Amino acid sequence: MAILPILCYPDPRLHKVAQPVHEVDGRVKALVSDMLATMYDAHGIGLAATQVDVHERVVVIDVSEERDQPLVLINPEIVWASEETHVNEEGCLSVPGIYDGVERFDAVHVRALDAQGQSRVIEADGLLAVCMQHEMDHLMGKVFVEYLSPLKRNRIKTKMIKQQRGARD
Ligand code: K1U
Ligand code: ZN
Repeated sequence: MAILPILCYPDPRLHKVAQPVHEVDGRVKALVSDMLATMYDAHGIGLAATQVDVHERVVVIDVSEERDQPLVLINPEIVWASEETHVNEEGCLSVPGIYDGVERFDAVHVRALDAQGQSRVIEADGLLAVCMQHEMDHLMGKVFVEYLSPLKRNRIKTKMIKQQRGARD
């Protein structure tokens, strides 16, 4: 198990579109295991493979208080979404320290393969539904700040670039 480096906004690799996984083999299982270790180490509730510079449709999530209910979504697809939407406060491990409101479906049904390659449909609402939509956006190369106004987004971009320069020098 390894802790993987997480790409930080505005890294252009965050905008790559992830490709479907063809087989849940040992390589994919090792990636899932590393992603779970990385998510728990970073105190996140989710992580998409895109964020660790792997451009394949793999997501891990754990929204439990006890941090003991990992969820693995391989090739996730939304098969149903509620008509109702809500603005929820979101954060992102690739945009540390920034939180803002994003409109999401209240509930979604997501079809995905699990860590054993079995197809499942997960019915989600609340934080799990929000997190699933956030992570599936990552797989499409979309970071949550792209829902914000150009003014806010540019301020965040400048702040992130300064933070990264400060951490490097
Ligand atoms: O994808 C990521 O960067 C992980 C991200 C997931 C997420 C959090 C909140 C709403 C939607 C998606 C995080 O885990 S950010 C850090 C975090 O633990 C958190 C932040 C705000 C609310 C709840 C948790
Ligand atoms: Zn994120």
